[in-house]
Amino acid sequence: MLIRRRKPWDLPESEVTDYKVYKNRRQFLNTSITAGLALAAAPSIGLGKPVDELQVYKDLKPSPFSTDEEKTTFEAITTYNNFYEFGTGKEDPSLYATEFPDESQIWKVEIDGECDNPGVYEYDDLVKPFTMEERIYRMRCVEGWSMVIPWIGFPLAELLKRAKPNSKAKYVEFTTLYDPEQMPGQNRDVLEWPYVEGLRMDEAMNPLTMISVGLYGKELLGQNGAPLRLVVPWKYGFKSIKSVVRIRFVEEMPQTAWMKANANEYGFYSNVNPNVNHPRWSQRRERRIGEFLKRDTLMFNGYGDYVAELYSGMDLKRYF
Ligand SMILES: Nc1nc2c(c(=O)[nH]1)N[C@H]1C(S)=C(S)[C@@H](COP(=O)(O)O)O[C@H]1N2
Ligand SMILES: [Mo]
Repeated sequence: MLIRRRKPWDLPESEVTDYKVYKNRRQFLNTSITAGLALAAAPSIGLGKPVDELQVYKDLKPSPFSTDEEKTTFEAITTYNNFYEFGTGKEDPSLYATEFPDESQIWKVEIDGECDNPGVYEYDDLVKPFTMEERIYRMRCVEGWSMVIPWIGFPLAELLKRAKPNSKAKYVEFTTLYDPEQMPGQNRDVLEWPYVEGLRMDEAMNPLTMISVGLYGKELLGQNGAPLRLVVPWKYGFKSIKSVVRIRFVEEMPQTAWMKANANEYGFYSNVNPNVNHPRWSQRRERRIGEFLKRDTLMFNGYGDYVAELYSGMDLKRYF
């Protein structure tokens, strides 16, 4: 596929200021993080794999679902992450996922459960049939920050249809790789490993839901969930599970990693909803990374036209 190399600092002029603002803050973060990790053989603060070695996608199909809001910088998207398999600090994933995924291994995804066409797919075969789209989505983390990310990928529905789910398939469960050697965070019990997420069947089939294999025109870095991750833009970020190795059709609602960790704080649905607070903080406002002033959080993260009907008649305070 690919093939032209573009460096992250080759960014449009409009993004330069944003980057500077972020960088000042990041320098501060770096100092505190390195100080706390005296024992770890910390590589230099980097972006994971050398960016100019990343595969570049071309001939991307633009998407009508894209926002035209200003994109968050590549730098911020790839160094300010949540990926607890590599540690709970925002910079841990970019520091410790530099060799992830191990390129000597062939990445496989198992698709099974309530379907007529289960199988184990190698990454290349899984991705080959799809036309890659660029979709610029707002993403809202439950912690109160947000980004605008130019994802590359394809609709999850297209992938699921190939597996031919049967009539018992009410939910889809997703599982991240379990490999404590590659993912040192799995040696600590902050969450029950492997990380599991789930969607109701109609949420999974919604055209907004995508499998992402890249961003900013390039293949995904480890810290963003390489080689493929889910993207569900109307739900809090933790639903967008990274580095998926298993997709299973199930009859019962899956028990997700965050529900197991704290069912009072993290519900199955986790739709972005400014009217339902997290038990320990308000969800009314958010800080867009790179901006100073907070902005109002939108119902369904602004995607209500596409997804509100999925929840008609449901009490969203109860099914949070
Ligand atoms: N496997 C796995 N997936 C995960 C997480 C994680 O810790 N492990 N963190 C989630 C959270 S809380 C957020 S906000 C998003 C962040 O995605 P990004 O770092 O690519 O922006 O990933 C989600 N997916
Ligand atoms: Mo998050």
